[in-house]
Amino acid sequence: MTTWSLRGLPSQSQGPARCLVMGVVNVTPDSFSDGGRWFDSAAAIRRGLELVEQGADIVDVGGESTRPGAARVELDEEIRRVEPVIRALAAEGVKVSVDTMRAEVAEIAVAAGAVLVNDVSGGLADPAMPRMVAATGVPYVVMHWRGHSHDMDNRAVYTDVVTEVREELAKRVDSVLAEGVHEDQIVLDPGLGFAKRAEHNWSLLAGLDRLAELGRPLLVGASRKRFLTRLLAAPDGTPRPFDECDAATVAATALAARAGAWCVRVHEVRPNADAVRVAAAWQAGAER
Ligand code: PMM
Repeated sequence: MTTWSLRGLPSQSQGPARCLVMGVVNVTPDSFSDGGRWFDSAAAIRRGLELVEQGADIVDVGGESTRPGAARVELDEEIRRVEPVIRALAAEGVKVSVDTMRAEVAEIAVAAGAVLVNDVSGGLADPAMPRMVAATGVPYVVMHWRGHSHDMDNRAVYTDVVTEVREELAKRVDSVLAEGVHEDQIVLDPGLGFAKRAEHNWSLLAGLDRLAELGRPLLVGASRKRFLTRLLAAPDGTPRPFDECDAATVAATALAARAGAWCVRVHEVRPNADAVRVAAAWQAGAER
């Protein structure tokens, strides 16, 4: 198993090498998976600390919902949502990432103590983002993305999804490198659910080894996504509510970790933290 050590983040090789766990705090009124619950700053801070207690290595703080069909939030509002939460968590020693597509938000977040920029657009939504990330030197999640949430489902057209996502990610890597981002900063993410139908997500999960050939650590965000709610649909086709999909998320985590993912992004940390430990012990068993 390849282990990675990224600036400011826990190393995978301390103890038995394991996949890291990123816990999600959506400071939004309308997120798909946990909308509204942590919208208030104090509640979001408490939730972040709770996720760390439950075993999160990183806490991902976002102020803009990327739920399918979502409209964009104003810049000032996004800053108002995330900055106090990031500042408070970082002051407590939490490794915080900021989930944003905007360079200005990322810059303020890093100044407030964020140690990772998680950009679901991989630098496509805001052309100023890669240069800003390059200047800070923090690790940078470049996710596969084809357009904003309002019409991303129309862009879910692939002939060979793994090959196409891999090629599009490779192009993003070239482009952010050209903007001055250092190779060692880059983390790649297949962007499950973003311009992907269920079958695309499953092919990408099964094809993680081919994405790993790009030579960078992989982040996987399967938690509570629509493809899980549909997999677990009732006999009449009604999707399972997203917050009843955590056991399926844990199964996906174990398999992604076993396939070599660097980190999983999840809403319920404790069972996923257990799953990555199972995967690590399994891997260690294979290597003995
Ligand atoms: N998914 C969501 C938000 N941010 N970031 C990364 N890197 N990867 C993802 O898959 C991802 C993300 C949407 O999830 P949520 O709104 O349910 O938290």
